[in-house]
Amino acid sequence: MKVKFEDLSENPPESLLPPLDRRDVNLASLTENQASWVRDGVVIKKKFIPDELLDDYIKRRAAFRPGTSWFKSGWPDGNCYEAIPELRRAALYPPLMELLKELIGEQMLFHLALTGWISTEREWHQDDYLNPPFVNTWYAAVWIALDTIHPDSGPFEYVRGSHQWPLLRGEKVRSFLTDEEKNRVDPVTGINQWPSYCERYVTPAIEEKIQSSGLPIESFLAEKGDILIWHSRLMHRGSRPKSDILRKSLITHYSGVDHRHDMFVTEADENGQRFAVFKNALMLD
Ligand SMILES: O=C(O)CCC(=O)C(=O)O
Ligand SMILES: [Fe+2]
Repeated sequence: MKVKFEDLSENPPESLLPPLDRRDVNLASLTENQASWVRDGVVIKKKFIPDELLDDYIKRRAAFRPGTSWFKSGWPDGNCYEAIPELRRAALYPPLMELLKELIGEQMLFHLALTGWISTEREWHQDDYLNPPFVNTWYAAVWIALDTIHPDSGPFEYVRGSHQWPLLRGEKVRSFLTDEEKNRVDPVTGINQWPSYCERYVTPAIEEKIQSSGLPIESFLAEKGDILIWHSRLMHRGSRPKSDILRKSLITHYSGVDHRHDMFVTEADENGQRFAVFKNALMLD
Protein backbone atom coordinates (compact mmCIF):
# COMPACT_ATOMS: atom_id res chain seq x y z
CA MET A 1 0.00 0.00 0.00
CA LYS A 2 1.30 3.43 -0.91
CA VAL A 3 1.37 5.82 2.05
CA LYS A 4 0.41 9.40 1.24
CA PHE A 5 1.30 12.61 3.06
CA GLU A 6 -2.39 13.00 3.96
CA ASP A 7 -2.29 9.61 5.76
CA LEU A 8 0.53 10.85 8.01
CA SER A 9 -0.63 14.35 8.86
CA GLU A 10 -3.49 16.43 10.25
CA ASN A 11 -4.45 19.99 11.13
CA PRO A 12 -4.45 20.32 14.92
CA PRO A 13 -7.15 22.49 16.52
CA GLU A 14 -6.28 26.16 16.01
CA SER A 15 -6.60 26.92 19.71
CA LEU A 16 -3.55 24.73 20.39
CA LEU A 17 -1.28 26.61 17.98
CA PRO A 18 0.96 29.67 18.49
CA PRO A 19 -0.77 32.95 17.57
CA LEU A 20 0.98 33.39 14.20
CA ASP A 21 -0.07 29.87 13.08
CA ARG A 22 -3.77 30.60 13.44
CA ARG A 23 -5.93 31.47 10.46
CA ASP A 24 -7.34 34.52 12.21
CA VAL A 25 -3.91 36.20 12.53
CA ASN A 26 -4.18 39.91 11.77
CA LEU A 27 -1.72 40.28 8.89
CA ALA A 28 -1.82 44.09 9.05
CA SER A 29 -0.43 44.08 12.60
CA LEU A 30 2.66 41.95 11.95
CA THR A 31 6.29 43.04 12.16
CA GLU A 32 8.46 42.33 9.11
CA ASN A 33 9.92 39.23 10.80
CA GLN A 34 6.49 37.94 11.71
CA ALA A 35 5.20 38.54 8.18
CA SER A 36 8.11 36.52 6.78
CA TRP A 37 7.37 33.74 9.29
CA VAL A 38 3.68 33.59 8.36
CA ARG A 39 4.35 33.75 4.61
CA ASP A 40 7.54 31.68 4.25
CA GLY A 41 8.04 29.67 7.43
CA VAL A 42 11.61 30.98 7.56
CA VAL A 43 13.35 34.12 8.72
CA ILE A 44 16.83 34.68 7.33
CA LYS A 45 19.16 37.26 8.85
CA LYS A 46 22.55 38.15 7.48
CA LYS A 47 25.45 38.65 9.91
CA PHE A 48 23.14 38.26 12.88
CA ILE A 49 25.47 36.63 15.41
CA PRO A 50 28.65 38.58 16.18
CA ASP A 51 31.95 36.99 15.15
CA GLU A 52 33.37 37.26 18.70
CA LEU A 53 30.58 35.08 20.07
CA LEU A 54 30.99 32.52 17.32
CA ASP A 55 34.80 32.55 17.49
CA ASP A 56 34.72 31.39 21.12
CA TYR A 57 32.48 28.47 20.17
CA ILE A 58 34.41 27.65 16.98
CA LYS A 59 37.65 27.49 18.97
CA ARG A 60 36.11 25.05 21.44
CA ARG A 61 34.46 22.99 18.71
CA ALA A 62 37.63 22.84 16.59
CA ALA A 63 39.48 21.33 19.55
CA PHE A 64 37.04 18.41 19.70
CA ARG A 65 38.93 15.28 18.67
CA PRO A 66 40.81 16.60 15.65
CA GLY A 67 42.03 13.88 13.30
CA THR A 68 39.15 11.53 14.19
CA SER A 69 35.69 11.04 12.67
CA TRP A 70 34.26 12.75 15.78
CA PHE A 71 35.78 15.99 14.56
CA LYS A 72 33.31 15.96 11.67
CA SER A 73 30.30 14.57 13.49
CA GLY A 74 30.60 16.71 16.62
CA TRP A 75 29.50 15.92 20.16
CA PRO A 76 27.18 12.92 20.09
CA ASP A 77 24.64 14.30 22.56
CA GLY A 78 22.01 16.88 21.73
CA ASN A 79 22.38 18.27 25.25
CA CYS A 80 26.18 18.67 24.98
CA TYR A 81 25.57 22.41 25.56
CA GLU A 82 25.19 21.66 29.28
CA ALA A 83 28.97 21.32 29.44
CA ILE A 84 29.85 23.91 26.79
CA PRO A 85 29.25 27.52 27.88
CA GLU A 86 30.62 28.82 24.56
CA LEU A 87 27.83 26.96 22.76
CA ARG A 88 25.18 28.23 25.16
CA ARG A 89 26.32 31.83 24.73
CA ALA A 90 25.80 31.60 20.95
CA ALA A 91 22.51 29.66 21.22
CA LEU A 92 21.10 32.02 23.86
CA TYR A 93 22.32 35.28 22.27
CA PRO A 94 19.67 37.70 23.61
CA PRO A 95 18.70 39.31 20.24
CA LEU A 96 18.17 35.79 18.84
CA MET A 97 16.00 34.79 21.79
CA GLU A 98 14.02 38.02 21.40
CA LEU A 99 13.46 37.26 17.72
CA LEU A 100 12.31 33.70 18.49
CA LYS A 101 9.84 35.06 21.02
CA GLU A 102 8.56 37.53 18.43
CA LEU A 103 7.83 34.59 16.10
CA ILE A 104 6.42 32.01 18.51
CA GLY A 105 4.79 34.28 21.06
CA GLU A 106 6.44 33.06 24.24
CA GLN A 107 9.89 32.78 25.78
CA MET A 108 11.80 29.90 24.21
CA LEU A 109 13.63 27.06 25.93
CA PHE A 110 16.86 25.82 24.31
CA HIS A 111 17.04 22.01 24.43
CA LEU A 112 18.91 20.54 21.45
CA ALA A 113 22.16 21.28 19.64
CA LEU A 114 23.58 19.65 16.52
CA THR A 115 27.29 20.28 16.37
CA GLY A 116 28.36 18.27 13.32
CA TRP A 117 30.49 19.92 10.66
CA ILE A 118 28.89 17.70 8.01
CA SER A 119 25.32 17.38 6.77
CA THR A 120 23.03 15.24 8.90
CA GLU A 121 21.77 13.79 5.57
CA ARG A 122 18.42 13.53 7.32
CA GLU A 123 15.73 13.18 4.64
CA TRP A 124 12.73 15.51 4.20
CA HIS A 125 10.81 16.09 7.42
CA GLN A 126 9.12 18.56 9.70
CA ASP A 127 10.71 18.79 13.15
CA ASP A 128 7.50 18.95 15.12
CA TYR A 129 6.53 15.29 14.82
CA LEU A 130 9.84 14.17 16.31
CA ASN A 131 8.62 15.74 19.56
CA PRO A 132 5.72 14.90 21.88
CA PRO A 133 2.31 15.74 20.37
CA PHE A 134 1.61 18.59 22.81
CA VAL A 135 4.38 20.73 21.30
CA ASN A 136 2.03 21.67 18.44
CA THR A 137 4.50 23.99 16.65
CA TRP A 138 5.48 25.97 19.75
CA TYR A 139 8.94 25.23 18.40
CA ALA A 140 11.64 26.69 16.17
CA ALA A 141 15.14 25.79 15.09
CA VAL A 142 18.07 27.92 14.00
CA TRP A 143 20.77 27.14 11.46
CA ILE A 144 23.85 29.21 12.28
CA ALA A 145 26.63 29.40 9.69
CA LEU A 146 30.10 29.39 11.25
CA ASP A 147 31.88 29.82 7.91
CA THR A 148 31.03 30.19 4.23
CA ILE A 149 28.77 27.27 3.34
CA HIS A 150 29.87 25.60 0.12
CA PRO A 151 27.14 24.30 -2.26
CA ASP A 152 28.89 20.88 -2.39
CA SER A 153 29.02 20.48 1.40
CA GLY A 154 25.42 19.19 1.69
CA PRO A 155 23.64 22.42 2.62
CA PHE A 156 20.37 22.74 4.50
CA GLU A 157 17.50 22.57 1.99
CA TYR A 158 13.93 23.70 2.53
CA VAL A 159 10.62 24.39 0.85
CA ARG A 160 9.47 27.93 1.55
CA GLY A 161 5.75 28.01 2.37
CA SER A 162 5.51 24.28 3.22
CA HIS A 163 4.88 25.20 6.89
CA GLN A 164 1.29 25.84 5.80
CA TRP A 165 0.79 22.15 5.02
CA PRO A 166 -0.76 19.80 7.57
CA LEU A 167 1.36 18.63 10.47
CA LEU A 168 2.97 15.20 10.41
CA ARG A 169 2.00 13.29 13.53
CA GLY A 170 4.30 10.80 15.24
CA GLU A 171 1.43 8.49 16.07
CA LYS A 172 0.11 8.42 12.51
CA VAL A 173 3.62 8.01 11.10
CA ARG A 174 4.43 5.11 13.46
CA SER A 175 1.16 3.33 12.66
CA PHE A 176 2.63 2.18 9.33
CA LEU A 177 5.66 0.48 10.92
CA THR A 178 5.82 -3.30 11.08
CA ASP A 179 5.53 -4.88 14.55
CA GLU A 180 9.20 -5.78 14.34
CA GLU A 181 10.10 -2.12 13.66
CA LYS A 182 7.86 -0.91 16.47
CA ASN A 183 9.70 -3.14 18.93
CA ARG A 184 13.21 -2.84 17.53
CA VAL A 185 15.85 -1.19 19.73
CA ASP A 186 19.24 0.11 18.72
CA PRO A 187 21.87 -2.25 20.19
CA VAL A 188 24.09 0.65 21.30
CA THR A 189 21.59 3.18 22.64
CA GLY A 190 18.68 0.89 23.51
CA ILE A 191 16.40 3.42 21.80
CA ASN A 192 13.76 2.71 19.15
CA GLN A 193 14.89 4.84 16.20
CA TRP A 194 11.43 5.05 14.63
CA PRO A 195 12.07 8.28 12.68
CA SER A 196 14.69 6.53 10.58
CA TYR A 197 12.65 3.31 10.12
CA CYS A 198 9.74 5.47 8.91
CA GLU A 199 11.83 7.20 6.25
CA ARG A 200 11.11 4.39 3.77
CA TYR A 201 7.53 5.65 3.39
CA VAL A 202 7.68 9.17 4.85
CA THR A 203 10.33 10.38 2.39
CA PRO A 204 8.47 9.26 -0.78
CA ALA A 205 5.19 10.68 0.60
CA ILE A 206 6.83 14.07 1.21
CA GLU A 207 8.66 14.00 -2.12
CA GLU A 208 5.35 13.50 -3.87
CA LYS A 209 3.77 16.31 -1.87
CA ILE A 210 6.63 18.69 -2.77
CA GLN A 211 6.42 17.69 -6.42
CA SER A 212 2.68 18.25 -6.62
CA SER A 213 2.93 21.59 -4.78
CA GLY A 214 5.22 22.96 -7.48
CA LEU A 215 7.16 24.84 -4.78
CA PRO A 216 10.91 25.18 -5.36
CA ILE A 217 13.59 23.64 -3.14
CA GLU A 218 16.03 26.23 -1.81
CA SER A 219 19.47 25.87 -0.20
CA PHE A 220 20.81 27.98 2.62
CA LEU A 221 24.16 29.07 1.25
CA ALA A 222 25.33 31.28 4.05
CA GLU A 223 28.25 33.25 5.37
CA LYS A 224 29.62 33.25 8.90
CA GLY A 225 27.12 34.77 11.33
CA ASP A 226 24.11 34.37 9.02
CA ILE A 227 21.13 32.55 10.49
CA LEU A 228 18.04 30.82 9.16
CA ILE A 229 15.20 30.27 11.62
CA TRP A 230 12.71 27.68 10.49
CA HIS A 231 9.17 26.75 11.43
CA SER A 232 8.65 23.31 12.94
CA ARG A 233 6.26 22.46 10.08
CA LEU A 234 8.69 23.57 7.38
CA MET A 235 9.83 20.73 5.11
CA HIS A 236 13.62 20.59 5.21
CA ARG A 237 16.54 18.21 4.95
CA GLY A 238 20.29 17.97 5.30
CA SER A 239 21.19 17.42 1.65
CA ARG A 240 23.76 14.88 0.48
CA PRO A 241 27.25 16.33 0.17
CA LYS A 242 28.98 16.21 -3.21
CA SER A 243 32.45 16.50 -1.69
CA ASP A 244 34.04 16.11 1.74
CA ILE A 245 34.36 19.84 2.25
CA LEU A 246 33.32 20.76 5.82
CA ARG A 247 29.93 22.32 6.48
CA LYS A 248 30.69 24.41 9.55
CA SER A 249 27.43 25.14 11.29
CA LEU A 250 25.71 25.05 14.63
CA ILE A 251 22.05 24.00 14.72
CA THR A 252 19.97 24.86 17.77
CA HIS A 253 16.40 23.85 18.66
CA TYR A 254 13.93 25.50 21.02
CA SER A 255 10.40 24.99 22.33
CA GLY A 256 8.05 27.39 24.08
CA VAL A 257 8.91 27.26 27.81
CA ASP A 258 5.31 26.56 28.72
CA HIS A 259 4.97 23.77 26.18
CA ARG A 260 7.61 21.36 27.45
CA HIS A 261 6.33 19.95 30.71
CA ASP A 262 8.42 16.88 29.82
CA MET A 263 11.53 19.08 30.24
CA PHE A 264 10.90 20.09 33.80
CA VAL A 265 14.50 20.72 34.85
CA THR A 266 15.76 23.98 33.38
CA GLU A 267 18.36 26.60 34.14
CA ALA A 268 18.64 30.25 33.25
CA ASP A 269 21.81 32.03 32.15
CA GLU A 270 22.84 35.47 33.42
CA ASN A 271 20.39 37.11 30.98
CA GLY A 272 17.46 34.95 32.11
CA GLN A 273 17.56 32.82 28.93
CA ARG A 274 16.45 29.27 29.62
CA PHE A 275 17.88 25.89 28.67
CA ALA A 276 16.79 22.37 29.52
CA VAL A 277 19.00 20.23 31.76
CA PHE A 278 19.09 16.45 31.34
CA LYS A 279 22.44 15.72 33.04
CA ASN A 280 22.99 12.52 31.14
CA ALA A 281 25.32 13.72 28.42
CA LEU A 282 28.48 11.87 27.61
CA MET A 283 30.89 14.65 28.43
CA LEU A 284 33.57 14.02 25.88
CA ASP A 285 36.47 16.35 25.32
O1 LIG B 1 21.61 18.72 8.26
C1 LIG B 1 20.77 19.62 8.27
O2 LIG B 1 21.05 20.77 7.93
C2 LIG B 1 19.36 19.31 8.72
C3 LIG B 1 19.19 19.49 10.18
C4 LIG B 1 17.82 19.20 10.68
O3 LIG B 1 16.99 18.63 10.06
C5 LIG B 1 17.48 19.66 12.04
O4 LIG B 1 18.33 20.13 12.79
O5 LIG B 1 16.28 19.57 12.39
FE1 LIG C 1 15.05 18.80 11.15
